[in-house]
Amino acid sequence: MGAKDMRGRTVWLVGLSGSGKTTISSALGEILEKRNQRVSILDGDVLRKGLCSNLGFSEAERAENIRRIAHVADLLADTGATVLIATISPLQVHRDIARAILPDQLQVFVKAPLSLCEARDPKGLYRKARAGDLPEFTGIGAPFEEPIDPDLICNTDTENLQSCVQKILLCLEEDMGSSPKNGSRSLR
Ligand code: ADX
Repeated sequence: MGAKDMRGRTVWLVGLSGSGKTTISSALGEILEKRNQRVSILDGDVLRKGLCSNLGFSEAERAENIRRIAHVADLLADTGATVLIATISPLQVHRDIARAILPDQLQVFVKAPLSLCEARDPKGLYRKARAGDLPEFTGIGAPFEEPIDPDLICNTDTENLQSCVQKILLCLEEDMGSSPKNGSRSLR
């Protein structure tokens, strides 16, 4: 088996803050690890404390955030790990950057209405944004464009966690056997 065959898959979870990206990536990661796969999770909240700590939330800084994360994901995938990326990636231009660096990614739109994400408000950030303390908060003071061509949609308002995770697993399994670089695109 050549080095290329060992490349791990990349799963890019796109969605509003509070849509469920982190929850889905942790649950998915646990299952994959139980199946003896090596898993790396690249979560926006975590990376913004280190690798991307000098970046804010302008359109250009988010683009740079995505670019860095995609390159790290690419290196990790080359080691054979399955890489789960959870970042808002709010604009199509951001997803295009990620897709250009990782053409083999499975892009999952973690979809929930803004009103529900705001009601969940796990970190209290929507409340702060509404109070005017977070001026560029996605969905309030900054835009979120729905992905135009996701490989998969997880509707976290109507589907439970288990069903979302199973859907992604099924996609990854169906994709096995096809070329790693073009795998997920063949599902479209
Ligand atoms: S992205 O837009 O560049 O993809 P990323 O996923 O890395 O964003 O980081 C989003 C996280 O940063 C949110 O989950 C939230 O905890 C925090 N955050 C702080 N300020 C903002 C903001 N203005 N907009 C969005 N998220 C913010």
